[in-house]
Amino acid sequence: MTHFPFSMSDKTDGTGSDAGILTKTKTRTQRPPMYKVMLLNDDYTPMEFVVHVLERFFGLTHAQAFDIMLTVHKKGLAVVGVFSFEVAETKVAQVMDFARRHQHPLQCTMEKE
Ligand code: TYC
Repeated sequence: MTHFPFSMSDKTDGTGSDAGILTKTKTRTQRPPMYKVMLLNDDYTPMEFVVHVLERFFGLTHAQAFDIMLTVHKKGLAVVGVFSFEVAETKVAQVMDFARRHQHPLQCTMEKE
């Protein structure tokens, strides 16, 4: 009397017959955690530089990039995209490196969604 999705885990009750112990294993599909990549405002990085960064590393149109730059400027920060851990890590590193090479204090961070 054993029916799917149950399986018998123990058929050794000493009598050689079915002990009737049922176990059920749940299989849950895990979605990978996603990470928000954020840009932080500062008083020195030129607006055009931030717009360029958003176009270059996040594939945004000029209008989208300008909107997000203004949101960061006005609110202090904004989410610029949501990515897998590895992609988010790469974007943050690319932005931080590009800003450093141009001697701008622009900060880019990531946070688990
Ligand atoms: N606040 C900067 C300025 O007035 C512009 C700026 C926007 C800087 C967004 C950083 O992430 C940033 N020049």
